[in-house]
Amino acid sequence: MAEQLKERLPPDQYLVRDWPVLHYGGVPRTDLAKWRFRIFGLVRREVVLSYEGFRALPTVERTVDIHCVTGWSRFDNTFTGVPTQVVAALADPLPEARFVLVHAEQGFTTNLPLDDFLADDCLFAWAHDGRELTPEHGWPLRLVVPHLYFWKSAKWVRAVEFLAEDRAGFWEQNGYHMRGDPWKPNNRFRDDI
Ligand SMILES: Nc1nc2c(c(=O)[nH]1)N[C@H]1C(S)=C(S)[C@@H](COP(=O)(O)O)O[C@H]1N2
Ligand SMILES: [Mo]
Repeated sequence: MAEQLKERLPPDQYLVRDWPVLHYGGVPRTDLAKWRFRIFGLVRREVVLSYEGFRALPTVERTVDIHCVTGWSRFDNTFTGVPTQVVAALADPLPEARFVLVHAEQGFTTNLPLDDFLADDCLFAWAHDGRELTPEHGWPLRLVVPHLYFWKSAKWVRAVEFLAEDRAGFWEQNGYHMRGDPWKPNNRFRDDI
């Protein structure tokens, strides 16, 4: 058991059973009728989806471990939603696209390398362990990038922008790491600013 735990728990993380709520600012109120999801930037086709349109995309379930930079990790979270690969393919990113900036309600943004965004375990999710997400956890739609620190998993997402150069998002402008891999040393904070 101890060995198993060591393999699944990144260095300096501790395990939680409940699911903490963590974000900057308030929980946005969402009018689904007005909700739109936009895919733009370095793409061949800019795409705008309604909530209904988004929910009609091919759906998957992914069971993943999540790791917050404040120290907690939570195992075996089953998220339901649309793979990031499916969302990206709708817009057909240009070869120059190497990074994404994910935009959420209230101006929250987070950046990540395209390869991390398109990893097999990543999805835009609306349900957790079989139930619709609560507004506190990002309903009606959140990003889940389980292999990076959980601040990259933007709640209340509204757009994804494809970029040639990396552009720091909200926490990244405030000193958090541009990639944020919990399995790598010194991936919590940037050392370039
Ligand atoms: N829109 C938005 N998404 C966000 C944040 C935020 O402040 N705003 N905080 C991030 C951080 S720091 C973490 S740890 C996770 C927490 O998600 P949870 O509250 O569902 O556990 O959301 C991330 N997504
Ligand atoms: Mo976090």
